[in-house]
Amino acid sequence: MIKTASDIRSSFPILRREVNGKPLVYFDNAASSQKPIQVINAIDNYYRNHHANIHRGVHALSQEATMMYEDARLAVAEFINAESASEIIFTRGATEGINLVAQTLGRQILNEGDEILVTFMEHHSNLVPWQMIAQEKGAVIKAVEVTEDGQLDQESFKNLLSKRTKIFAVGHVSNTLGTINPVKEMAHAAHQVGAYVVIDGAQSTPHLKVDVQNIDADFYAASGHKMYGPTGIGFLYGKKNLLNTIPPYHGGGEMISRVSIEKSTYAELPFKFEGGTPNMAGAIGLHAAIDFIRETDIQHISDVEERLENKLTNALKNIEGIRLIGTAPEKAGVVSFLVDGVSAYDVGVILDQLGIAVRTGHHCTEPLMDRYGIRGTIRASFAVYNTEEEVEIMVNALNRALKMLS
Ligand code: 7TS
Repeated sequence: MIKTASDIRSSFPILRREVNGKPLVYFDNAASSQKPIQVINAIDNYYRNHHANIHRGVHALSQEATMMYEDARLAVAEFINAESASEIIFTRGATEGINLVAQTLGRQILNEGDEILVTFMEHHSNLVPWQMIAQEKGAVIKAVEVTEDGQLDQESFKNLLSKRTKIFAVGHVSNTLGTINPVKEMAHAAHQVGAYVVIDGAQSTPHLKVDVQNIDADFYAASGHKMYGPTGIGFLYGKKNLLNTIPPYHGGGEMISRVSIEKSTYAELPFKFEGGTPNMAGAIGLHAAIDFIRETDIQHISDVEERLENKLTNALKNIEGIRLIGTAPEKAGVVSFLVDGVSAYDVGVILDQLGIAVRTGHHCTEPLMDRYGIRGTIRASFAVYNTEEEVEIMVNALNRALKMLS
């Protein structure tokens, strides 16, 4: 049964608070979503009743904590349709997942003159890690162009893809434009030239059904905190045969099989990539977030967000001087815009005074800002708990802000 908007909202305690004397309107979900009570309770329950270090204790608490942590891994595997839970590595978030791939796969396969293909709409997290390993290995970064309406230019992609392309790293959904990229088709083309495909799923997992096998992603990284889960936890999916052949990332406890002073052999998947005591509470909270998404229904989440996105986009089109950035036909939950002659930051400050949280700035996508010749945008990004009434509040507030600023 579809949950009502008020059922959904009542699960999020923070939505009851006021900001600057006004009810909170939280439209900064692409940066981080709020947490339902189910997630907060799962973490509370874990610490109150089950906490101990995992994978090494014979005692009851350690076994309980281990089971809860490994159940969370299974939930992630099912959530993105991985073939096996051993293909899921818990990380701190998407950033760490991408760094892991760059520092392991990148280090193993890249040689001088090899190319890493990225795109002009990547978040810095899917750019800087590649620059770091490229510099070390003498590899070259190329970037797929973005069309005026905010799609990946498929001509540019075809032209840049070649036998020299060893890695293609692309975001599934753009955090600044909202564009849903055709990652399945692009992964297929990249595989044809023998490249590995690394997908940044930080903005897709909260909004759409992700199927890593259907996409045929070699690696897929995401962050828990953007999908109603806690901070400090995320996951990296990797195909089993690839995870087995690349070297480990962090050395330490938990990730070894046998250690002598000179050398070590490494643990089986996925433990080979999880050196040190992991974030058990985070993984358990993420499991609760996945359950929340499943119960709420991801299609319902997409539908609600699409309605809000269309409503705000249409309202903005009626305000003079607004320039929308990112108007691709396939979008997920993000509306970015600018106002002629008005600083995005000033608009953000006035909206905050009226209780409305939006983000202003370059959203960690500076090459994309350069592409549009702008310094930043005002970005509203939605979650399933947002309402049409909140969009109306924002549009009224924006009209007030623009009167004050012009
Ligand atoms: N990739 C994309 C597409 C993102 O949007 C973000 C964070 C990241 C990677 C990094 O995620 P992290 O959890 O590892 O930090 N995006 C944003 C944003 O749009 N505003 O604040 C953070």
